[in-house]
Amino acid sequence: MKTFLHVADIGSLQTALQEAAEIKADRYQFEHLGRHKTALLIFFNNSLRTRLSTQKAARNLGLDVIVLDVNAGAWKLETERGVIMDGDKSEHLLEAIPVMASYCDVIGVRTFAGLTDREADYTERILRQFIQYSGRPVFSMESATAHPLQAFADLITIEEHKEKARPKVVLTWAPHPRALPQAVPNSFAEWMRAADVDFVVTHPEGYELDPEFVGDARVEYDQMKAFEGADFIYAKNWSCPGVTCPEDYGKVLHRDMSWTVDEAHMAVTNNAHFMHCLPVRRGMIVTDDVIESPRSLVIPEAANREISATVVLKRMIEGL
Ligand code: AN0
Ligand code: CP
Repeated sequence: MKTFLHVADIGSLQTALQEAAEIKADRYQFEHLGRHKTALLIFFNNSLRTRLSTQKAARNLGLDVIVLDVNAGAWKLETERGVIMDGDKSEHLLEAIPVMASYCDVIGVRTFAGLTDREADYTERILRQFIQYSGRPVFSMESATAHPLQAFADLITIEEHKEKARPKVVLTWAPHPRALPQAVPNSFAEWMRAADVDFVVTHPEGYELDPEFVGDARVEYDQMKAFEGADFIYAKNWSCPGVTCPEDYGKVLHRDMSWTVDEAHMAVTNNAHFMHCLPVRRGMIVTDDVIESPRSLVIPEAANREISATVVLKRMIEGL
């Protein structure tokens, strides 16, 4: 595997899920694979889970790991081509990428959407430069439009906890005070469409996800109706994707607190499990009672990030 951004990059989901289960049963069984190989994890943005779980995954495979926080100790990087660099940025990404690549065998990149230029975000301008100029396999650790390691971990978690062959899975928008990327809901929608689940998306008008990810998935604007009979509730905030209202791209359109997932919402489900990728704002996205309930999967879901990252890194180093 040379890149990991879209669900198609992983191939058969059934095979990937089987591999995940095998790795989870003995996560050190491939520790010889990464000998004398190095994974470089580059963070342009904050992270707790991705930072820790991907390092752990790399070590499971015997890889050495280098973590670079671009904004804490490296030179400030210019990412636009054709600019006169007379400001605060000392180095250009086009030199930095091949230099960083010379010290490693596989690269993970976290680079959030800027949420101002839809075109730059949706062409994955920064991740694409890493793919083009590094000569290394590159995986997204949440890039502008996608968070596939999260979606893969979510799928593993649903597979482990489903109580029927084809569960109803609902992705719901929920309020948040700041503008957040669409990467998590985009990937979740893309992966759920590829999986064998009954998938429904619910959000207020204006929050329609990009068709590249959401495809022809069922959209239900009435949140309570969407929740009826659900087996899994996956909550997430996202800012305006600019599909139906391009001028509002990246904006917070409203903070309707009636969309917060509380016990009244969960009461109409089929005793659904609650999921969220974390970090989550309690009282905005979800109430304390729901996130602390025995049906909440947020901790096992985060733990499965180690498993999804181990599968992905294994596939990448096998192809070196
Ligand atoms: C990020 C987001 O919504 O994309 C990271 C989630 C994994 N969340 C925040 O910035 C709070
Ligand atoms: N879910 C997730 O990717 O969390 P972090 O932003 O903490 O890595």
